[in-house]
Amino acid sequence: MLTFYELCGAQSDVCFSPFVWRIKLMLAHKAIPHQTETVTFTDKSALAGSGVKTVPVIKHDEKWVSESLDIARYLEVNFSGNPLFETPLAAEQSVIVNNWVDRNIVMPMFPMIVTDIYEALDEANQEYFRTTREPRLGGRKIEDMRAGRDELRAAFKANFGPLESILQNNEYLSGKAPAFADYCVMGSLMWPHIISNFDPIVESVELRVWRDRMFDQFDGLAKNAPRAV
Ligand SMILES: N[C@@H](CCC(=O)N[C@@H](CS)C(=O)NCC(=O)O)C(=O)O
Repeated sequence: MLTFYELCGAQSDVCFSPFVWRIKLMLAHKAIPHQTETVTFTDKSALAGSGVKTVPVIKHDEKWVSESLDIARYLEVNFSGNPLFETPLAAEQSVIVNNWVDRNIVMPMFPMIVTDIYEALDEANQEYFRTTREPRLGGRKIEDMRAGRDELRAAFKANFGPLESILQNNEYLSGKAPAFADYCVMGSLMWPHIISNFDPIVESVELRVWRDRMFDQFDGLAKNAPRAV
């Protein structure tokens, strides 16, 4: 049995973590049966046996695995079905894609949607979120972040080049069908989609067309996911 732990806000069906979404899509890609448990920022008691405090986490039989990249590799080795990586070497090299996406897609989106994340949390989680996240905003208050996000979005566009150039010649980042790189980016874009009405990639036609394809995967798993807005 595999248990998948995800993060929710004030509404228990609203799952907004970019890293959790990567794994949610990969579990669907490999058609791995699983049950889901949710944690919140302030109540991670379900993860007690794992030794970690960030999600995604999976428990497969008695084994705990954390860190989205490690989970992706674990799923590939331990479950047959649709591959996430073309070769074992590609699985090793996926750290490059993973780090690129974390730095160039996830991190720049944070200030654009941080106010929306805050608003989707209950009071206790808001307090935790403010204490842990405001230091990452260079001393600015969460409530003040919406004001500058149009300029941040305009600058963010410059990061899309490597993705757009692939999508000009391919339907998916992994070629003819989605695989690890697609889920890594799409999981990240589910973060603003679930939590906000602000679309950080609105200006990229290539990314929007690709995102629509990804929304439709697995009978609309991403498209039909409950949103906070
Ligand atoms: N590098 C980790 C990042 C995971 C991560 O930062 N998860 C966040 C949610 S988006 C979390 O669980 N935060 C818990 C907390 O801040 O207390 C991965 O790829 O799994």
